[in-house]
Amino acid sequence: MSKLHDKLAQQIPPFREQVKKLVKERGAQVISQVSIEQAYGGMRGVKSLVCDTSEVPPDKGLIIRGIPIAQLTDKLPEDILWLLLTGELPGKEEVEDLQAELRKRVAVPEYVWSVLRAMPADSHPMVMLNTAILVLEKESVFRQRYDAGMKKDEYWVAVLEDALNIIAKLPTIAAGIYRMRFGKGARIPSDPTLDWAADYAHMLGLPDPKGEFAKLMRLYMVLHSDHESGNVSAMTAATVNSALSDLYYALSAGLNGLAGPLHGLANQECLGWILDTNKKFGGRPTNEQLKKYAEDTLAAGRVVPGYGHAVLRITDPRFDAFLAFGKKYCAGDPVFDTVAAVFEVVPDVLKQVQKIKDPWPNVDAGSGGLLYHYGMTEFPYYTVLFSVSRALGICSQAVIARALGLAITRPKSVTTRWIQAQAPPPPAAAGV
Ligand code: AMX
Repeated sequence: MSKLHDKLAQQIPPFREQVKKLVKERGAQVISQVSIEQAYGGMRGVKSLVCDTSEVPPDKGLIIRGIPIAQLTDKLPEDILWLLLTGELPGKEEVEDLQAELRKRVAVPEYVWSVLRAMPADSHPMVMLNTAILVLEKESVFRQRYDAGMKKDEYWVAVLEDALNIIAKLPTIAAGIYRMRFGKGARIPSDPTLDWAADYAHMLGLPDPKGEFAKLMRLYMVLHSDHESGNVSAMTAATVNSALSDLYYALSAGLNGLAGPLHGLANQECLGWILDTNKKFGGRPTNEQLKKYAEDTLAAGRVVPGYGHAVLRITDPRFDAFLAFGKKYCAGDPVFDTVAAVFEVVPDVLKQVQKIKDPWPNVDAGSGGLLYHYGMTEFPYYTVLFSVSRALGICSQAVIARALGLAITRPKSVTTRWIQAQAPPPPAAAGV
């Protein structure tokens, strides 16, 4: 058994007891209320989910297990996976043990490539990724053990097995999709001497003489790894997994949500928007030109991609981390310089629009320009990178959910007629 398994096997029973006691003693305590506006408005702000891997306070941004993301930017994704699952950063031996576990599981069955090859050549890379994950479902340890009558207490062990198998294989699958979909030539075999993100960079096959792209991949995989559980992809995956559909079903379902333009696809749209400005103005635009371009985008009824957030009310610290990386390694690149200039201009433009609650950049505003700089110019692929990273968080959340034995998700819906029939609050309380 791996050190990660052993650590979790120590932690889970007392944690389970704590939660059981909490629910028994204080189960009826109210932690949130729901307004009509929230019922029609994507449940924004309703506290009705529990997620222990990370939290996103609107004024601070991502905090993983108590550590702000800005303090984790020099870590490996493997460190983050350990942290997400156990609440602690791993020691050297622990992370090496986890890396060895992942390496053991890296091989992707040939049938996955056959299915991908059979897909239309112009399939979106996200469709290819989600198809590959779903096709692999026949490997699910959870499903095999469930069918054999596994005890409830052991669910998390089988989910951990599935999680490690999926996470180990994702870079190979995702890199294979990149090379296949964009005509980059034969797949590049995994290099067992490399860490998880550097191996992914290696298998993508972009020239990387100074090792900077591998550094960017490590940072990228750390920054996108988790964002609590109320976002579309995490919540979808958790809902599917709550039916005890295994992690292959659940992750694929969640990542289908990540493929939406208001969620993970924004990084693709964001770079498109930046490149359009460069094209229109023949290189990096002036700040005045950018301001006008942003105003025209709004006037056309479109969003400025990469700006705004459902939860955050500050510049996303993950954007800050990408900006710092770009200033160190990519200064002078017209695309990156435009990304930096947009940050100087766009928040003030968005602040003029009353309905926009967050005028600041989110994680997607920065990443595309950096990928473009290193030669990854196929921006329909960008959400795949996001997915490989986000799998760390989604899989960790699933292990914990099954360890706690969380119930199948089943909130109550009501009809518009039912809402209309509710008595309005007395005048003094109205609007509170
Ligand atoms: N440009 C133009 N309009 C924007 C905007 C932006 N960047 N951000 C918000 N708005 C608009 C919304 O479309 C909404 O308009 P509507 O009432 O006419 O529908 C209004 O402002 C209020 O929205 P909000 O409460 O501030 O945000 P939200 O929680 O409804 O939506 C988000 C959040 C991210 C979908 C939205 O800010 C947006 O569309 N941003 C651009 C796309 C983007 O960057 N998405 C990536 C998010 C991060 C991620 O998941 N990867």
